[in-house]
Amino acid sequence: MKFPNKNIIGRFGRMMLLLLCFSFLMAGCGPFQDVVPEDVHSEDIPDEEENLVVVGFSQLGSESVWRTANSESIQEALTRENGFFLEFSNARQKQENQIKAIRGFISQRVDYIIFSPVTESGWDTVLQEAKDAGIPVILVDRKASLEDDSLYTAWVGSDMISEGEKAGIWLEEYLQKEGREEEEINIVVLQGTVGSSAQLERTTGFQNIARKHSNWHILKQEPADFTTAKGKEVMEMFLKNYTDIDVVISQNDDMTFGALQAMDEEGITTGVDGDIILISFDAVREALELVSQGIINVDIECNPEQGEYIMEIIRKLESGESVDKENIVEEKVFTQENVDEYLDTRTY
Ligand code: GZL
Ligand code: ZN
Repeated sequence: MKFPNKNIIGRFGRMMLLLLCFSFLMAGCGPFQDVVPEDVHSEDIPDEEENLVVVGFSQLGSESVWRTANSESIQEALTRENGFFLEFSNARQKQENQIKAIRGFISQRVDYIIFSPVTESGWDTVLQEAKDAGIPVILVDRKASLEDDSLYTAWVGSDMISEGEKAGIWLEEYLQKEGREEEEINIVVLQGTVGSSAQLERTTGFQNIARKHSNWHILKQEPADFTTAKGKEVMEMFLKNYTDIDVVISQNDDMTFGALQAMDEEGITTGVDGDIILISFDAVREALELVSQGIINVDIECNPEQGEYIMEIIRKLESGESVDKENIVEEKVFTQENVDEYLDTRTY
């Protein structure tokens, strides 16, 4: 909990200030009562004695296996034993819920705010409010496009342009190996949440490679919101509209699972000996099993284990050290050739 000029107002003064805040919050009057949404519980805040670093975390949702693993990684790092008190809020993929949660954290005067922006735009105002309140903001996973980069202290996540390029480079090498580099290749793309860094950057990265091949034709790129249900729906539309699809690119495994359901229903096979080449992203365990079985040709890892990185960044900030603005997590590319050695140790 952050208090101005600790030595002046002392412990008694701090208690009075805390009491005043709680009376506002509890009485439902004063400036804060309408911004603390239902899942940000102020009465849980620890008292000063515990000397915990209080962190407000606005997670964008729980739309995918990857997202669940990302949340767990952060909750497992920012524990009381490690010196933290974590306020967790699930925005259910709605930007207004994230903005409400961040305002709730500001009114609680947390020490740090971390959040994964559901889409890149629309954050300048609320992050300016956090800056005015003197609360450092750490972005995790996805990015925010901001007028003023000083509105966040650090970002931890993946280089998703590189992820998109890895998919393109793998496809180049695969088609070469198969003697198909001159063939007309028809490609459809299941995109993630429109306007999210993952969707924007994976699309850009793949296109960086695709534009080098005039015989690669991206027939359609359609958003399917990173969910299995939408992935199935969009794949059904692709199968209805196109008779010759050579490659499906799915920007996360959850959509891949849906697309596979749709193709199975049409008796279409995928993967190593299949009708359609299937490229996926995230590399969650369930998908890696399918890579091992040769049903998904390649899975580009997007590493959700970002909790430790965030804990280190906060610890450095707490001890007055400087931190890197951009912190990229390590990631691999999984194919049938290398996946089995990683399967047993996969934590998510
Ligand atoms: C990627 C992350 C994406 C995952 C999806 O960093 O933002 O969001 O690829 C998740 O599974 O929904
Ligand atoms: Zn073809």
